[in-house]
Amino acid sequence: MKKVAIVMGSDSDLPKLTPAIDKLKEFGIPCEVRVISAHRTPMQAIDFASNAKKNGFGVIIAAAGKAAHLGGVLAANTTLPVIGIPVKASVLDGMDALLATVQMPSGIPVATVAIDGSANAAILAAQIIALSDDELASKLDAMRAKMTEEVLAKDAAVKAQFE
Ligand code: RP5
Repeated sequence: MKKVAIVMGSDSDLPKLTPAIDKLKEFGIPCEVRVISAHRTPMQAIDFASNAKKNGFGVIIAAAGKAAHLGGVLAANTTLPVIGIPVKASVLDGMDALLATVQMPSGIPVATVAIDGSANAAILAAQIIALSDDELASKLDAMRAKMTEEVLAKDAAVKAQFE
């Protein structure tokens, strides 16, 4: 199975990425977790992205806050799908990172999830890997079915309160 990379701009982003790391583990997807900065270690960012495909990665998740150029820089150096997580890390509450991550120029996409939306980044990565992995696709189907059951149970409970 292809690996997923979780790359963050700073170790201060790590607490926000626990949901993504946990989800990938839950799905049994091998992942590598790295700190690489578009600004502080730009050469390492280029090197990582340029070699990611040949190093066995299928998807890169890039998490960064403030002027969040990490997703864009990684995407500029690979044709692997890059999923951006804008991290809330400043007085601007993550809007700075959201706009920096999502507003990519035509030609270099970064599939951007919500501010601090790391669980969805992992699920989207799993969906991409599952295109060529039927067992993983079944796990995703099972997750959706469980989610449906949980919401149906909540619906029944709330409905009952007001009968
Ligand atoms: C970004 O700047 C990082 O992704 C982080 O969210 C933010 C602050 O980094 P530190 O100053 O905490 O290292 O590049």
